[in-house]
This record gives sequence, C-alpha cells and structure tokens, in this order.
Amino acid sequence: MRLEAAPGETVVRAACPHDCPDTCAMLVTVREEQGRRVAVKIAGDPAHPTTAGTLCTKVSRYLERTYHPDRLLHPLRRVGAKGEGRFERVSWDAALSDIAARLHEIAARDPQRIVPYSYAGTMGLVQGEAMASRFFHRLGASFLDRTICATAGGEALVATIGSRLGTDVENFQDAKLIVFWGTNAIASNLHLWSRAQEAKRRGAKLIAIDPYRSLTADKCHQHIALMPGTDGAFALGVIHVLVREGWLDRDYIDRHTLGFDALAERARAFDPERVGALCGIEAGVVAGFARDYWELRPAAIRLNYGMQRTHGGGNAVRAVACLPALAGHWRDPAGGLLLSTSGAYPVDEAALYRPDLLAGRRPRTINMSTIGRDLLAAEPPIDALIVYNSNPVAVAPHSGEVARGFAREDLFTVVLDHFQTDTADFADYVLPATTQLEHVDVHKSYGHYYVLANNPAIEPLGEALPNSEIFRRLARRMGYGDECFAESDDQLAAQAFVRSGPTSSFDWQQLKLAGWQRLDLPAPHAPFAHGRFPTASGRCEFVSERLGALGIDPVPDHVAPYESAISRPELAQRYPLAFISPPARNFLNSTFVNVASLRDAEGEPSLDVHPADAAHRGIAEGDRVRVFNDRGSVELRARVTDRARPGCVVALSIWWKKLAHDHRNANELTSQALTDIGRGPTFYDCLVEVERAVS
Ligand SMILES: Nc1nc2c(c(=O)[nH]1)N[C@H]1C(S)=C(S)[C@@H](COP(=O)(O)OP(=O)(O)OC[C@H]3O[C@@H](n4cnc5c(=O)[nH]c(N)nc54)[C@H](O)[C@@H]3O)O[C@H]1N2
Ligand SMILES: Nc1nc2c(c(=O)[nH]1)N[C@H]1C(S)=C(S)[C@@H](COP(=O)(O)OP(=O)(O)OC[C@H]3O[C@@H](n4cnc5c(=O)[nH]c(N)nc54)[C@H](O)[C@@H]3O)O[C@H]1N2
Ligand SMILES: [Mo]
Repeated sequence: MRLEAAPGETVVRAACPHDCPDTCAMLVTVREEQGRRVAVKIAGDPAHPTTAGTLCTKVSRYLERTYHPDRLLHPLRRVGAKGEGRFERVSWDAALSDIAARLHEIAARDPQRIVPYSYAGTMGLVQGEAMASRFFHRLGASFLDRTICATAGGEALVATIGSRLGTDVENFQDAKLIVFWGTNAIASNLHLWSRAQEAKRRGAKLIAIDPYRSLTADKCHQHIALMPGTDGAFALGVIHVLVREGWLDRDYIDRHTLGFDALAERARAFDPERVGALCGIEAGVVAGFARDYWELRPAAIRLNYGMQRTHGGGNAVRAVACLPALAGHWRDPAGGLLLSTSGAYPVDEAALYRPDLLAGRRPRTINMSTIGRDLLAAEPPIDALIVYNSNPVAVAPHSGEVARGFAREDLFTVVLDHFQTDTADFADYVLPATTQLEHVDVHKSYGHYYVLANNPAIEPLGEALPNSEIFRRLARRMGYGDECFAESDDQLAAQAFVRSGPTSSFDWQQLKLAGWQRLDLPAPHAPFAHGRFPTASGRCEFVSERLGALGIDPVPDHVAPYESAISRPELAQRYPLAFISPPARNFLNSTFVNVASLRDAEGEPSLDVHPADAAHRGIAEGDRVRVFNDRGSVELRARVTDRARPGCVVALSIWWKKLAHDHRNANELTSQALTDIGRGPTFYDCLVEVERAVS
C-alpha cells in the first residue's frame, strides 16, 4: 500500500503508543532536510475504521513532544542529592558498565533485591516488556505485579464473563441506550464518543454515571452523580428493580448464566431507598435507570476505570457486568458492555517474554501500587529499581512515602525516559529512550479489535536508544550470551502473536506495509450473542467459584469505600470531603504535562468544589486552597462549580510535581490501600478537608 505524499516527502505508517483504548493508526509525514529525516506532520489514518482520520489534541502535538527542547539526548549520572535533579553527561559505555557492575554486585546477594518498575508509557509489545522481561527473567529479579490501572476491573470481568472482551466499538452507533459508567469518554476514549454522538443523532439516549459532571456527563441526556465508590450499590439496586418488575430475559438467563437465584437474593437487600441513601442520590433514579435499561434496546454500557479505583471496585464491576446478561442485551451486536478488548489478542508470551529464562526460580512479587511502602519496608529490601515507561514518583499513590522510598541513599535507581520526570530526578542514572517516531513496534488495543504496526519515521534523536536496545546492551554487559538477546526489534515484533484463532493470519512484514489489520473475527462481532462465555462453566457467572476459591465473596456485593462518611464516620468528621483525581483531558496520565501548549490548555493544578462546600469554608473562586488529610497536603486553585457534587471535590490530574508551585500533586493525598479484587490502587477512595491557603 503506497501512500500519497508531496514531492520530497514520504508518509510513514505508525501507531499511537499511548495508554488509551483508542490505539490510533497514524500517518507521519517525513521530509529530508540536510540529509536528515524530519517529521513535519502527524495525522490520524482516515482509512482506519475507528481512528477515522482524527487524533486527540494530545497526540496531535506529538511532534512538539518529540522535538521538545528538554528531550533527554544523552545518558546522565547523578551528581546532586537524590530528588534534586543535578546530573552530568556520561557516555553509554560508562553508564552501562557501571550499571552492570552494580546489578552484579546486588544479584550476588540476591537478584530479587532488583525490581523492574514499568507500566504503559508505551503500549507497544516490543518497547514494552519484550526485551525487558527477558532481561529480568534471566537475572532472576523480583516480579512486578502491574496493578496500577486495570487489574481490579480486569480480574472482576474475567471472573464474570470469562475474558477481557466486550461490545465492538464499531457497533456503538446502533445502540438505543449508551451508559457511560465511570468514564469521561470525550477525554479518554474520543473515538467511542464520536460513535455515541452518531447514536444520539439516531435517537439514542446517553446516560453518564459519575460523581463529577465531566465533559462527557455534560453532554449526556442524564447525569447520575453518585458518591465515589458506590457503583456496586447502584448496580445491585438496578438488579433489584429488574427482578422485582420481571424485566428479565428469562431465556438468556436460563441458557447462558450461572447463579441467578443467588444474585437475586443478594439484590433483595438493595431496594431503591437504601441505594439512594448509600449513593447520595434520589431513590427514584434507580428505578428510572432500570426501566430505561429494560426498554431501550439494544443498550450498551461503556464501563471504565472510574469506579474501579475504590475499595469495592472489583465487586462493582462484577455487579455491572451481570446487567447485560439479565436484560438480554448481549444478543445484539450493539448491546452488551465494553470494559476492555485486550483479551481478544493471543499474545505469544512464551516467545516474547521467555519465562523459561527463570530456569525454575520463583522470585517474589512486588505490587507496583504499594511501591512507597515496599521501598521502605520490603523484606528482603529493594536494593535496585529499574524504571521504564512509568513515572511512579508522580503517579503512584501516597506520593510522600514514594518519594521517601526513592530518596533512600542505599537504593540504586536507573530511569529510562524521554524527559527528566519527577522520577528521573531520583535516579542514579538516567538513560534517554526513543519516542514512537524513532523506533519499531507492534500494538494490540484495549478498545478495538485491530493489530497495528509502528514503523520508525525518523532516526533516534541525540544518543537516544529504544528500550529494547538498552536492555539488549545491558544483557551483553551482564555477560548473558543467550541468543534471544541478539534478536532485533523486527524479530521481536514478528513473534508477537500466536498464529491461530484471531491472529492466524498475522504476518509482520505485511502488517508493516498495511499499518493495521482487523483480527479474524466475525463481522458484525457480537461476542456473547449465543452465550459461549469463556468461563469455567461456559456461562456468565453471577456466582463465581473461582473467586470463592480465593476467599472472595462469590456473589457481587456492595463493598463500601475504605474512607467515607458511612464507613468511617470518625474519619469523616475530620476529613468530610471525598477527593477524586481523574485524568485531565490534555494530559495522558503524567505524559504531556511538560508540553507547553497542552499545559496552558489545562491552566494550573486546580480543585473543583461545589458552591455549598465552598461557602461553608469561606472559599471563593480563584482562591488558593490547601487540600489535606493524614497522608499529606497539596495546594490547588479553587474553581467553585456545580460540576462537583456536594461532598466530593475533584482535582483533574496527573500534574508533574516539579511543575506545580508547591512541588506536589494529588497523589500526596491518595492511599496505598488495595481493591477487593485484583490488588489494584484506590486513588478515588480518599477523604480530605479543604481550607483557604495562607500564603
Ligand atoms: N485525555 C486522557 N485520556 C486518557 C488518560 C488520561 O490521563 N488523559 N488516561 C488513560 C488511562 S491510563 C486510562 S486507565 C483511561 C481511564 O479511562 P477512564 O476510566 O474512562 O477515565 P476517565 O475518562 O477520567 O473517567 C473516569 C471518570 O470516573 C469518574 N469517577 C471517579 N470515581 C468514580 C466512582 O467511584 N464511580 C463512578 N461511576 N465514576 C467515578 C471520574 O469523575 C471521571 O470522570 O484513560 C486513558 N485515556
Ligand atoms: N491520582 C491519580 N493517580 C493516578 C491515576 C489517576 O487517575 N489519579 N491514574 C492511574 C493510572 S490509570 C495509570 S495507568 C497510571 C499511569 O502511570 P504511568 O504508567 O507512570 O504513566 P505516565 O505518567 O504517562 O508515565 C509514563 C512515562 O513513560 C515515558 N515513556 C513513554 N514512552 C516511553 C518509551 O518508549 N520508553 C521509555 N523509557 N519511556 C517512555 C513517558 O515519558 C512518561 O514519563 O497512573 C495512575 N495514577
Ligand atoms: Mo490507566
């Protein structure tokens, strides 16, 4: 497939690397200037069905990010104190020799004292874990439990419907009801939102369930502003009404579900009055929602991560995931539920990650969501941390503790990144990594059903190297002669998927030319129209033996937040406001915060406060306020607005600490308590008090 380009220019097929369900197909225009390839334009591929020619505001600025004057272009060694951010330039040779020597010395004591810390800075399978996990497996380093985002919901979904699969985004325009449940799709899932707009034009009703009137909630027909962490109660209330009214697809329930009686019994206690009180909403809203959910067919639920970041996040996802089976919405390709599609891809983990290199060793596991506590108290201690594709000092909960852990003088820290992040400031060595325009990769998605290729558009800037190459060179320095460390990025990409099922026709060379390819799935795709859930029973499991065996309640329940007026009245006396810190539209977690045009669009770190809560505290629009609890405090600019519901304050995130006037961000306040299912973080389960700052 040749792409049209102006004379002297070429167009390269690429894929957006970011942690977002949309995984866009991109076209990068490259010009030869003084013998160098320069990227001059980036655009969404108009031919790709979900990208449809549009990139989000953030990634439209990807050239600004790639050619940013602050890009790390050389390896750096720390010369100042940890956290201070003073470094000197060193050669790759010096950096890698010293790092290898330090790792050898620690591994001689116990390789588990070395811990990788990575997440989804890039979602690419090559620059993600491929060479890195080979390296850490060979070394025998601790495992990292990558829980920071999606395990609560992911594991809850698997327990209920068997896999991380769901309604195809390409069918959403045909739904008659779309529920945005804990998701601000305009910010975080733009290409699904455009389908929802089409559904709206065709007469669909849109409902948002979110404590905050987000951009998305603002544009829906109805906004149900429940208190954070009460979604499980709401969903059980809806089930209560569906059962009471007989709004049930009996045939689907009989044939394709397990445990209806136990679920109905559990839901009996969740009458609308009780649910209204638990959620902080009118009781009538529950029955109204149940009626819409039964009558407007097909109904699609876009369930996302908002509800999962509280104590009961896993149970809440389970309760919501029961709804489409109860009402029979899976029968239609436009009905059902979408949390993630990542389970559709048979990634060849044995080939990519080479767990055989462990040679029988079973290292301990460190949960990335408690890295603060673990840096301070794990046994055996963490002596070295290698961070790539993540910025834990800004994004991990209870940031004060995280920073204290990273500041340990006896900790050896290496950070691979594009920029001098809050985390890089604590590194002993900072290694410059390439961006998506400079390296090869292959991508799956968690919001659609395509595989994508990323071809490099330009040469690496400065001395930057792909993550894969950094681990390749480090392996050589460590003396690892295994052949797998000599494989090129193309060889890695070619092994990404098992050649059977939906990727039976996967061919890397062809994908590189085409840019993207749909998985081999029927079209239209209605994964559970005829049941066939990939659970142990083959049914949608309202009752999960699998969870029971883990000591978790097998029937979905409402698990109250750790911190709320109902669950901890004495704590709520001191800290009466629920605090949530969901993604800001112009940032991607903490990525893009240092891109001036995007930071300007977000303004400054702020706190949305309901007028009643503000008046009660003498807070006016634009005041600087101190937000605090027992874990820490942060200063933010108050925005007095009824976008925030009474009792809940909102700080759009995730700011770089060092770019804030007090060098702090929302995670000073968040806790390291974990979710009921999936060992995930509870960012949105957090009580605070707010006062005018005296400065
Ligand atoms: N622009 C942008 N896009 C992103 C990201 C980003 O940072 N910026 N991050 C990416 C990543 S890593 C992820 S995981 C996804 C996240 O994707 P989503 O989970 O869809 O995240 P948001 O779009 O912020 O939506 C979360 C919404 O949940 C609400 N919420 C908070 N607590 C609760 C609750 O208890 N119940 C309910 N019902 N709602 C609650 C918040 O107010 C917020 O509006 O987005 C990805 N896309
Ligand atoms: N308070 C609060 N905290 C949160 C959340 C929230 O909603 N509120 N959301 C949570 C969620 S959902 C998530 S997923 C996490 C995200 O947390 P992280 O996964 O840490 O995501 P980012 O903050 O985007 O940091 C990614 C880093 O990877 C770097 N990077 C990108 N590509 C490459 C590459 O190719 N090579 C290397 N070496 N580096 C690269 C980027 O420059 C960036 O510094 O944050 C969590 N933290
Ligand atoms: Mo995430």
